[in-house]
Amino acid sequence: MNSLEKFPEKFITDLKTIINPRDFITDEEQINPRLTDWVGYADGKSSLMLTPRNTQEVSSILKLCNNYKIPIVPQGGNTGSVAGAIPNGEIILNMTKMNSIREINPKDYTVTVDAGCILEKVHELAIKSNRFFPLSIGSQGTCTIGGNISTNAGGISVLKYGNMRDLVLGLEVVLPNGEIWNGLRRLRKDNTGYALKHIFMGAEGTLGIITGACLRLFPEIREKTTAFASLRDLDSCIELLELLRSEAGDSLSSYELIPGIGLGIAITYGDKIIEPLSKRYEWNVIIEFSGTKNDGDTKLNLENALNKAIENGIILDATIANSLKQAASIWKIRKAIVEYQPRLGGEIKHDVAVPISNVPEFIKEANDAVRKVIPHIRPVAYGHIGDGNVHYNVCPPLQYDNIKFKEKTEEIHKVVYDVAFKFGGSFAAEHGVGVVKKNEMIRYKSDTEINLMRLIKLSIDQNQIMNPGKLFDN
Ligand code: FAD
Ligand code: 2HG
Ligand code: ZN
Repeated sequence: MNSLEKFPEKFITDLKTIINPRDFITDEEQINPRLTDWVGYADGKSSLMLTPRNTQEVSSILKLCNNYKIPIVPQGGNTGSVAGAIPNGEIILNMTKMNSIREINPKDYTVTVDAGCILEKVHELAIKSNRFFPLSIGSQGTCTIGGNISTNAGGISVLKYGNMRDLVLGLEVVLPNGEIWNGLRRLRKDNTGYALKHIFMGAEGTLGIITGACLRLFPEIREKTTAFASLRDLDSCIELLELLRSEAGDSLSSYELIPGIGLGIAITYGDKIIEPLSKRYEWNVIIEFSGTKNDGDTKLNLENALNKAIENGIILDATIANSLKQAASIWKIRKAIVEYQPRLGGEIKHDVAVPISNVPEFIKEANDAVRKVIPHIRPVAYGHIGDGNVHYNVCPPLQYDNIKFKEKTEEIHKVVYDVAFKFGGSFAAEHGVGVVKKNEMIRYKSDTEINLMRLIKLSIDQNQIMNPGKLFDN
């Protein structure tokens, strides 16, 4: 059991009248897994975790914390990539017990859920109503809708459906003073002044607690076709994207870059992953076409498009999945890169965005830049290039000293982000800022932007109790 000595006695007594004893957690065994993140950035501390069950409880907790100026850290599934949900001594407000579906309206193509709902549960529910919810990320069995909204999550379907921000119609938010803002509108059009919901989306828990959300649904996807294609060279990834778009328009739903080194990682360390082509090439893509009719069109269109790409010399080889099993086996390659990349002696991660047409130049220049810092360093540039989002992760040269590699982290970050900046890019495409990228906020954002953000923060959270030390220092 953790000690609660650091809190005023009356605060704790009052807290216990708000929340059920089973949701007032001091047990280290339950708290400890919530103090570290999957990337290994953070080693947090907290002696108290609260797991509210409804909006009213969240409101009462925040009101009390605000009165005592006691800070809290909102947490969903704790799958974030920038240590944004990790406490540094603050109370954890974990939302995973607020996980009900409030209402589904198939005719309106909407679903309203508690913020602690697991993303996969929303997928399953949508399918049961012959609808589709498109946010698709590797952590979907654990991450929550509140976390997805607070990080404005991206993933593999952004090029067709947009980021999480584009999938939210309305929000319910508890403000730091405990006031509840019910903005759970199911409207597609609502031009009534400032679009307040957008302030809380991507705010990484620094402005309030999202307790509920009304999400957009789409027509059910009845057919998908997945392919793995090897590119002539890096430049041809843009030529192929153009060709696919002009041939198939909206049915292109995923376009992911897979470098040869990434494929090698998947085959070497992944579980029974099959080499997709007879030969391994330096640059490859996973392509997915999807459609709402079950008429074989996605396969036909993808076949035609890939044939054209071969004729034009844009791709060298390709394979189209003939079954769900084969498609899953292609996607397994993508997942395995994320999981097993650290096996190459560690990794320094960058989640970068540049204008789509600049992806090849960005990768080439970043490769040159990191090789100047550490000759023979091994870049693994992969990911959602259909939206210009490159996961530009780098691994050390073979047999390189681990400590020496870690010591180069800041230098490597700087050269990579400088290249992205040069192309008008972003140092945080889809994972957010958290604690990990606070320096970059200062380096690459204008004073005007930072000042506006601080003004918004201070006008909503005067006592700075919401997720302190995240995005920028208080
Ligand atoms: P947490 O990690 O718990 O929290 C994230 C941030 O949101 C924190 O700042 C926290 O304080 C805040 N927060 C959480 N809930 C609330 C709430 N209710 N109200 C206010 N603030 C809140 N991300 C992508 O964008 N694209 C990907 O493709 C992707 N793939 C991933 C693959 C794997 C294997 C893993 C482990 C992660 C991946 N991620 C990806 C990162 C991560 O899953 C997302 O950022 C996700 O949206 C986080 O959701 P969560 O519920 O786990 O949030
Ligand atoms: C993904 O696209 C995630 O799989 C994780 O965003 C990427 O950090 C990474 O390597
Ligand atoms: Zn990603």
